[in-house]
Amino acid sequence: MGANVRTTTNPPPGWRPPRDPLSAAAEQGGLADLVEPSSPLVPVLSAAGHRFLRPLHVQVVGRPGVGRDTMARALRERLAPTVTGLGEDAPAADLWLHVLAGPPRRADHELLSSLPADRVVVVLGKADTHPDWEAAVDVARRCSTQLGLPVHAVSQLLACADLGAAEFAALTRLAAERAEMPSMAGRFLAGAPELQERLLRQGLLRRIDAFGIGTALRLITEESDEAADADALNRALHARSGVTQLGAAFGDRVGRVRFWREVEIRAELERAAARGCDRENAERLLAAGGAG
Ligand SMILES: Nc1nc2c(ncn2[C@@H]2O[C@H](COP(=O)(O)OP(=O)(O)OP(=O)(O)O)[C@@H](O)[C@H]2O)c(=O)[nH]1
Ligand SMILES: [Mg+2]
Repeated sequence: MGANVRTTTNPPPGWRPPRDPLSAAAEQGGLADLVEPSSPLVPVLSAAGHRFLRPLHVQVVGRPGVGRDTMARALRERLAPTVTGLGEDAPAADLWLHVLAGPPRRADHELLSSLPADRVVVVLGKADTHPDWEAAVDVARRCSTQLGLPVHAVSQLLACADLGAAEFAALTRLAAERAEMPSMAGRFLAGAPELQERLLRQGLLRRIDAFGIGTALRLITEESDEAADADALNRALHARSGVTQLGAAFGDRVGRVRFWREVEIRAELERAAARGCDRENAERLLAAGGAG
């Protein structure tokens, strides 16, 4: 005997019901085509349509010193949205990336409560500075429990790794000399008797810090393909930074971003109608677009 079995699955991230004509047109870049070419709404709709299709804009926020600028650079270089840090001349953000440096403090709670809850992604930055990656993931998990939000462990510094040929050669030499990355950066520097070598080690620490140097030395010693040259090593460090995975967290919120951009279009039309700019058509479009 056959029976009909109905399975219910959750809608995929970003899923939403079929579009109203306004959103569909905006998505196809045809917002202004919804009115006659002679309508004074054309420039309003063109501008609104242009804004609707602007690149994703992420704003990096967090307490001073947590690595916001480095994070903004990491996102720009690895994920390529438009990113601004605090204090930069910022157009309205779509998403906010809140960087923690450890368990959330009062300032973090205050900041978080001031941001739109549906469009915030929280990370534990500088994950490479914990005793090991697992320890950072543990701290991130505790932060997550405290905040009731997912918290991703990332190293924005490793995501920015851009070692050149000279630094790669230096790391190869250190690996050949069986240099180990001591747990204290000070010992790593003290291990360099000459000024030039000390400056070189200082430069490495600044660029990829202890965890990056330790990882690089290990990969080179293992003759891993990931350490074939400077580019390969940079890619290996990027891959370990956890930053690329944030693309999925942003992707999950694209539906919300789209929703708020549609709200902007409707607000623009409401304003046009209010000032009598082809009010009839503005209201027709608003009515077709649902109540908002
Ligand atoms: N080890 C490590 N150091 C980091 C990381 N991110 C940033 N840093 C270091 O932390 C320091 C501060 O980083 P910034 O990116 O300037 O932080 P910020 O939040 O913009 O700081 P202010 O603007 O000075 O408040 C710098 O020395 C960075 O190199 C990281 O992922 N790992
Ligand atoms: Mg800064």
